[in-house]
Amino acid sequence: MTMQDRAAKRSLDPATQQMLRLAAERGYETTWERLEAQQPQCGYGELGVCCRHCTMGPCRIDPFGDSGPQKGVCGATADTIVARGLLRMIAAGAAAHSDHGRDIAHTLLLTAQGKGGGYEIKDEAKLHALAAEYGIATEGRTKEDIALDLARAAYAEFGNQEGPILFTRRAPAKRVALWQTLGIEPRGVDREIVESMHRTHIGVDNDPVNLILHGLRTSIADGWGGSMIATELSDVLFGTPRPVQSQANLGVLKDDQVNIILHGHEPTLSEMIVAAAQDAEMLALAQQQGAAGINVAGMCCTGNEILMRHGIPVAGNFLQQELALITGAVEAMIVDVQCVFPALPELAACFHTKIISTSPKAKFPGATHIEFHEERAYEIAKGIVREAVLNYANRKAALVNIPRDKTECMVGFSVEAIVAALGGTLDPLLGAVKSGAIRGIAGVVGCNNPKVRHDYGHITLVKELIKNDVLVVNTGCNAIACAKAGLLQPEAAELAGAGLQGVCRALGIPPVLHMGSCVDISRILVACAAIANALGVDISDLPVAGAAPEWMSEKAVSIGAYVVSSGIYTVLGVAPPVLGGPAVTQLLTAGAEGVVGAMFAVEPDPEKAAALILQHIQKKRAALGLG
Ligand code: NFS
Ligand code: SF4
Repeated sequence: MTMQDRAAKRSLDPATQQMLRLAAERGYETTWERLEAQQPQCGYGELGVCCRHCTMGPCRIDPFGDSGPQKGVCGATADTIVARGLLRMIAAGAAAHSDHGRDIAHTLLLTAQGKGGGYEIKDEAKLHALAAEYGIATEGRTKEDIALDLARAAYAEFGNQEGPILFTRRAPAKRVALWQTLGIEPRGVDREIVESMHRTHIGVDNDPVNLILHGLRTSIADGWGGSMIATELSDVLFGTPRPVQSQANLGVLKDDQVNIILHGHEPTLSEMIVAAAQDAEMLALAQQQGAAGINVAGMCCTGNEILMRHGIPVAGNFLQQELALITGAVEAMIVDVQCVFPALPELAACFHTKIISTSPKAKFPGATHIEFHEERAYEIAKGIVREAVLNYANRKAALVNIPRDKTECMVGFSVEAIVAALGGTLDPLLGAVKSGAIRGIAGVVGCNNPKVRHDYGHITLVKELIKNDVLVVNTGCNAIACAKAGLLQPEAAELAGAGLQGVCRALGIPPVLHMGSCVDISRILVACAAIANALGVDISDLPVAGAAPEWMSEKAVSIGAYVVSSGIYTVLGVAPPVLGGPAVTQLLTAGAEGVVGAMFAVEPDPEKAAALILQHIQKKRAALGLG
């Protein structure tokens, strides 16, 4: 295969293809080479039928059932092993999102106490709304006093023993009642995660159904708990997103400026780096180094956070992290937690690029570690920016190759912004759904995965949906894929069916609405709850669906589980490691419908995935009498 073909086979995105060709020419290793080196990947692992939970193992179940073992040393069956494995994935994903939420709550607490190193309370309206929800008095109190109570209340949700987690009450009453009947209403966020670890220890919970039900409970503690707290308190601290114009793809890097890439997840860090990069002292230092300025660009979800709140351009999604380094034009890639390849420092060593790790939770051999503490946030952020600026002189012009590709995008559709775009009420949207101008709404989210042609799953599915008058809302790496492909511009309405196109043109909005980072899938839940409540039905009655065409992370497993638990049919483009457990597979892809009113489907072909979603939407419309 020629280099051209291979690059095109690996990614749909032209900038990515260009960097992949360069990588092949120069011998830089990327995740795609490492995936090839892993072939053939372990079939037991793929099916989820291996277990290392104790040292009587490791055990594996023969998936063909003829000659090999059918039980682990302890007697665990394939379904028990698969269910335990899935529950641990959900717990890890819920932990990642929720620990992020906890850190935001901590930052709000410090800020309220006057100990936050430069943070402010930016959205007082949201502070008041959340205080009202928590029953916190606001009359005659300063915003710091209110924020202190709110931060403490939100903080307590993680360690609560009895619950309920307050934001679960945002779900329609029927949904909450269903969770209670099923015994899957979460108590505290941490409690459910700890219980997941307990149940999956050898010889505790051995019943696949009981294990999966606790998985749903843990995931609800993420979606309607940890993630929702992360979203809401981030809005209080950094402002609730409103539509803003920006640009996406590696072409946002600049030849003549200090390029800083912010990669990771927590806006507590990225917000401060953005501010420090605008500091007059830093700009003067950059000029002294011969740079025309400081150019900050985002990557992955922290990229989404600063994209939607400040219009900071986004350099790319998950699979572009190594390719950004290969441009040779990055002075520093600043990372915190989640989705950051351990491969980065070794690749960065081929260039002048510094990988700067910042979280005490996430260190990388070979990286420069400058620990970030919220109490001295601005000061530390300036120190980090200084490192990047001083590195500009080390850039090797001969190694610089910045692709030209960059695309305009309109981002920042929080629920508040959507309601504002609709003229202050959801009614126009409900009207459009009822009339059939909009057939339904799909949340398309999640990662990239080198097993799937980069961005192809995302873009093909989203285009197919809007063509059929399905309004798409997105987050995470799907949102960045869509930004790069030009789908987040109002002009993309021309790719939509006539009904959706009319709505978009009337409101001046794109047919694909960027709702933020992955924790902001909680915004999609809030929107679904509001629509369901307005129609007097449950979320499972709505013509809505979810999809993750290229997912890879444990966070995505937790998301999938809470989306289905919330009553939303979800199509996955990559199979989770459960297929070796027939009862678990049956439960997730069929039985769940009768339990929570929604189920999973696995469909790697994005066109077929779109067909499944359209069929589902049609079925729900018919049941609501909408035709
Ligand atoms: Ni979500 Fe965001 Fe991207 Fe996947 Fe990773 S960045 S939190 S996990 S890869 S969408
Ligand atoms: Fe094997 Fe059971 Fe131990 Fe797992 S818990 S390794 S199946 S003996």
